[in-house]
Amino acid sequence: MIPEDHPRYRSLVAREHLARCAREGIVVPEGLAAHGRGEAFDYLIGEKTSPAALSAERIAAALLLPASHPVISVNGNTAALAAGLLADLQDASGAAVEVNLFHRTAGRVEKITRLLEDHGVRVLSGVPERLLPLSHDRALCLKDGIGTADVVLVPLEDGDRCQALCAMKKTVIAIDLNPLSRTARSADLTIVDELTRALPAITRFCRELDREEALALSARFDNRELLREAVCEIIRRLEHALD
Ligand code: PTJ
Repeated sequence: MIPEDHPRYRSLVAREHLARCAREGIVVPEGLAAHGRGEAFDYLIGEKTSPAALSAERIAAALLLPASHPVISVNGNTAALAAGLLADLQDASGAAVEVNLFHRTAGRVEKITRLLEDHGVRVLSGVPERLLPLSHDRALCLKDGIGTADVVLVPLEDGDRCQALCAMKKTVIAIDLNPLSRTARSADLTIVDELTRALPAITRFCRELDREEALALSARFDNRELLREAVCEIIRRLEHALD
């Protein structure tokens, strides 16, 4: 039982929820370690959306809206933390949702699909094929989903697959609290923000932006600059951490 007045209440509730999802086989034990790394970076960025992250969230909406076949790739952590938020984003962006796992088993795909569907997400189904040039199971995806997507949103991604998707000339939008990760550095656009803050912001911008604004925004952005701002924000906070 976590007391609501605990100063780390939100974080403790998220941990408890992820631990429960791990016991149910939705999240893998490695996913708990990945969450811990995310939490550490979130601490460093002040557990709030920075101006650079907000800009990236607006640009993400601008990339998703005019895309001809946008796909949101969902893993165990993402489904556990944000199933309802994904339903809202799917609604606002028109993107397809595909379950794509690093630690893939048919049982996990089924459980994650069920969780998403229970929250109103329409999940692509079909027989996955090895369409990405990778030796692990993240190569497996659906031809009608990630296989033919022009824009792919990859929350909490692993670096290899991000690079493979970029090499296939897809526009890759990553959500990753670590601005130094391979994923963050190789994606076309990186949102350095916590998943459950980033998704509602992208959804809001999908509802606000018109086509003209979206096209203008998506035509000129500099991911290096956005990452640099994220790192500078961490440095600034560290410099004043003990003031
Ligand atoms: O469910 P599976 O089998 O597909 O496995 C999923 C995990 C997360 C285990 C797998 O994709 C993995 O190992 O990911 P990585 O390589 O550890 O990368 C996860 C990245 O997401 C790290 O850079 C973390 O900092 C970041 N991260 C973790 N939690 C969050 C986050 N970023 C945003 N919001 C979070 N809540």
